[in-house]
Amino acid sequence: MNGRRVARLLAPVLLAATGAVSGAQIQATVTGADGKPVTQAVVTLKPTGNSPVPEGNPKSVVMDQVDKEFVPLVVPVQAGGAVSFPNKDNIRHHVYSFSAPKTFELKLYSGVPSKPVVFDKPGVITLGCNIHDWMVGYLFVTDTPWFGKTGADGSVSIDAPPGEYTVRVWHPWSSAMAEQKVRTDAAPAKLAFRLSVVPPPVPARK
Ligand SMILES: [Cu+2]
Repeated sequence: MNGRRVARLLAPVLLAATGAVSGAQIQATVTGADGKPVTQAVVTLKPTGNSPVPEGNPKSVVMDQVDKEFVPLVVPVQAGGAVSFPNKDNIRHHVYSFSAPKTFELKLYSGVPSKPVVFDKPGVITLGCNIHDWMVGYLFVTDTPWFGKTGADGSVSIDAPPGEYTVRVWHPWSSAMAEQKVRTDAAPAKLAFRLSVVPPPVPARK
């Protein structure tokens, strides 16, 4: 038996083992009032009651600037995590935030700023650029290690230990958050959310 065949035979066993360790999966699907999938919605899980939220291990994430836009529109990051703001354009940007959880500015720069910015407090950070008024992006700083962002199909899967959670959905184009409680065990839990999402008018570029 060659090594590749052994690997093939072992693969399902390994998958089963990692599945048991990671706990239950929550699959959330977000649709708008029109029934269409809502992409770039941030879904967070917080244990109900007094269950402690582990600090986890906040990952570093990236918010690009491409063709004078923030890409993607929304980047979730766990509190304590760092965000880098690489500029992929051949002109300079000047990124700033006036939002309460973190004010900062990265003065006129090209390429990748030498230091990423660390976000310690949960909340929404609205990003702008001093040079290009139409540029807007959002960081959603979470107070939980269990979160994700919906894809083009409006859905996201999040692994979390079995337990009872409050599941919240946030999107920059919705004034309200949607919320549901769910109890998970070994089986995946499927949740459907409706969120009224109103795209802002497309701003004029100078
Ligand atoms: Cu700019």
